[in-house]
Amino acid sequence: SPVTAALVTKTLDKAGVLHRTRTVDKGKRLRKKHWSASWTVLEGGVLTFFKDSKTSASGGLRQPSKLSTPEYTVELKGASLSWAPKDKSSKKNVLELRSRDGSEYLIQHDSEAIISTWHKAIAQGIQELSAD
Ligand code: I3S
Repeated sequence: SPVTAALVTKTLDKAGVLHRTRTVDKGKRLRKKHWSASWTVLEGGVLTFFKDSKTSASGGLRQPSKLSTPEYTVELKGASLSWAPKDKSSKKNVLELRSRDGSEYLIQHDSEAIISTWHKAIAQGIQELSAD
């Protein structure tokens, strides 16, 4: 997959553990939020949320084949990103990512510094992909 290829070819843009939840699935608003901590990889214009956070630094980078299955993959082309309005979550530092196919995700980290680097990286990815 592009993700595992990235891990071995060192073209990885960013990876780490974030809290995330999907709120809209292709236009259909989901009734409940299910936040979970997730190993998250940004590479090649695609943001991938893995099912759990456990496969991360513990060897995931060196053994891509041992990575768990992606749960959500979000193509950044045509996506939009903003800080989530307060009514979307009581948590702090929440980003809202809307994909071109009409899905929405909330992405959160307690550290403002960490979420800010993700904000920058995702926004830059979106911008680069919409340049042409
Ligand atoms: O928008 P909501 O309903 O306040 O979102 C909260 C719920 O998803 C809640 O789950 P339960 O309804 O099973 O308690 C989550 O535990 C909360 O984290 C959600 O609110 P925040 O404000 O944390 O996104």
